[in-house]
Amino acid sequence: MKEKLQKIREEALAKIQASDNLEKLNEIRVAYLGKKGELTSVLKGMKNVSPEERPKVGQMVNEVRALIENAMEETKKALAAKAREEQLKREVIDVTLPAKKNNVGHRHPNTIALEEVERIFIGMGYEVIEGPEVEYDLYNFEKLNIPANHPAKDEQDTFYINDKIVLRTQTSSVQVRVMEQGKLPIRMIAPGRVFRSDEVDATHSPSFHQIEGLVIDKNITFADLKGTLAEFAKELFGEETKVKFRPHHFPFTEPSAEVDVTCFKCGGKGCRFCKGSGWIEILGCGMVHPHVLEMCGIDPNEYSGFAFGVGLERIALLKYEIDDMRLLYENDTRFLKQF
Ligand code: 2NM
Repeated sequence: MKEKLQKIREEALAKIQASDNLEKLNEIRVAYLGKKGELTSVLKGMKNVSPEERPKVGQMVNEVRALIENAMEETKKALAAKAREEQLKREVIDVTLPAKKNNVGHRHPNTIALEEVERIFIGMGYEVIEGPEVEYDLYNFEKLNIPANHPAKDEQDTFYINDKIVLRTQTSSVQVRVMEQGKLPIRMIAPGRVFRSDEVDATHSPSFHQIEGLVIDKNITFADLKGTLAEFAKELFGEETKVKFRPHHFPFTEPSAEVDVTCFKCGGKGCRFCKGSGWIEILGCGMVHPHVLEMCGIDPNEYSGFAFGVGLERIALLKYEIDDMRLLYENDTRFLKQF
């Protein structure tokens, strides 16, 4: 009995010392101290020991058990300490390494230009109002004085959802909706995406953005239109900027004009940027046609108004001296991060 216990003790302790992880340690616990373990089987064999020997053997078994348990506990602690040390070594942070660069994005040049235009008009008391990109033919054409078979419709020939619904070709459709609501006076701009069946080139895209403005009140005249757009041009392109109104035709305004600004590069002398003319075309405008007012439920004898439309991309290209509109849509960050 004694020899057996001695042997168990030595074997167990040697195994405990040799174990290098917690699973092995647990296996040893089961093998020696478990229900079917070696030490337990010695206890079970106590009935064969003479009564006077029993207390002695019992004591020895307890001593061996305590020894094994102690050794296990210590090895466990040592293993845990070693694991922690290894973990600390693995997770060491080298504070001398260069920091990871944070790539912070920024607004798209279109958005920068849009917010600039919005800021200017909000400063003059305008509201910014948006509307649907998928629009009734009625709002996109009919109520803007462009009836079926009108040649202007040809020019804007567009994407039809069905014979009554189109992708809007202009954001004036939003203004028709606002006029119809009948709350007067109106001072608004309608920015947003528009669609036309244009071929892609340096200055055209089948999908681009417009900002259209509308003012309706009593006694609004062409002088208000001129003053407003002159102020807008100064704020956008610089205090020295002058505007020129050239007669034009739009179905929804009468009279209508196109507006040029003095070239902000050469100040009007003529340069490569303005192709030698000294002027750059930036928008179209006019006095809202009385028939449009009527169709939108406004009495043209009581109210009058002006409207204008600018291409957002056109402003962005000019302002940031970009020579190809396609660059605005390619999302190449090497290009975009310049603005
Ligand atoms: C332009 C040029 C001229 C315009 C007209 C209207 C409305 F709804 F009042 F009739 N909104 N925008 C307009 C007028 C747009 O874009 C070149």
